[in-house]
Amino acid sequence: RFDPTPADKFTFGLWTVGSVGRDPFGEPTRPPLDPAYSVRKLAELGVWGVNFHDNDLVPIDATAAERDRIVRAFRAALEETGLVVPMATTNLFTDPVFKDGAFTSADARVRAYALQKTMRAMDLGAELGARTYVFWGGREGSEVDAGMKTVDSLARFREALNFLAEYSEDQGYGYRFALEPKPNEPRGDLYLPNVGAMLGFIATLEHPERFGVNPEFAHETMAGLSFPHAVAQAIDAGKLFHIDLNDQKMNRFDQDLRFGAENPKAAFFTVKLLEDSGYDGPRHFDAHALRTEDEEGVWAFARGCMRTYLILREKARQFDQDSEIQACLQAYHVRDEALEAQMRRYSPEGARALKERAFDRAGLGARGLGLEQLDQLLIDLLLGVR
Ligand code: 3MF
Ligand code: MG
Ligand code: MG
Ligand code: MG
Repeated sequence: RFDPTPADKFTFGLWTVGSVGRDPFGEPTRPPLDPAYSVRKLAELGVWGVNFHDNDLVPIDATAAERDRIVRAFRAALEETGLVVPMATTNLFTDPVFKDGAFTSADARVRAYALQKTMRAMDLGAELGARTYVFWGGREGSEVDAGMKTVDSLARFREALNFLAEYSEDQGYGYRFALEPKPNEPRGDLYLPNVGAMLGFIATLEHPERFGVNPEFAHETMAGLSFPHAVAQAIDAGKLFHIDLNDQKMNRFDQDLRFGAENPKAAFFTVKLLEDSGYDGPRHFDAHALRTEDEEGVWAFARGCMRTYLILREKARQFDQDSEIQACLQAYHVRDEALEAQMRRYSPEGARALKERAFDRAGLGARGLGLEQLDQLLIDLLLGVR
């Protein structure tokens, strides 16, 4: 029970289970894991797929021969285990060359190098079967706005994405691109800091239909925003192309906690949205084990992310089948077919009828909505006493 299978479509990044526990104040607490080893371990746990940044797999300074050897060993592990690579991405944040941005650097040479690195990473992803390509602009931001590039940066980011979308078509890769917003860390301010900002930006691209978002639980939460609301907006816009599941305390440094570890209620609503919306993409965990853990703790972390998702998925079904909860919901959502027909689409007659209608304003304002009762039923359900 609550043991994952590939049909659940869980994925991890090589960088997630492979995190060595480094932080800005401390050295690694664990040795690195070989990518092929991670693939075999993840397969044992019932994971469906594995994702990577170009340099999670191939070191940035590898020779062509080294690249081929590494990719061959990785591919062999994939073939042996049946794990797939649904998503790939580029590391445009670790190397010092990107210290002031990649696609938004003020230096044209850095921007050009970022394009070169991304095209090569797209080649690598396509070679291993990736269909979704994620962009997290990890250094696209600033501490010092006196550099006067805030508006230019948006234009340059747009140019780069338009260029890369054409490259994908030209090569026949057919990638769907998922843009991942984050408000801060590692820059003081990152451009396009949340899901809503990113959706607005996508509408300005040459081929907006090829672009969606990759919302991350921790990223909206560190800005004090509601992750389920951000996911709902992405679903409503038809733009939920990928998702990064993890957890985070509000307004803190980037924690990347085990899914559901900190905010199980928001995790519940996230799972419910994914399951109800028909989202059929990867359930990707972009998180890592605490710095306190050894390798055993890493696999406990990975199992925990998936177990919590599956428990919450079952809770979501119980929520739908619970007659008391459903009665509360029915009472809360007041339907009125005639009124709804008048509101759905403007007509002069409908507008006139609405203007003339007498409403019981005081009565509507005085009505209790039963949300205390409903929310307590949910808490009872989540805490396991229903
Ligand atoms: C940082 C992130 C990134 C992105 C990744 C793209 C290192 O907070 O969330 O993880 O998710 O670069 O998938
Ligand atoms: Mg993150
Ligand atoms: Mg992170
Ligand atoms: Mg992420």
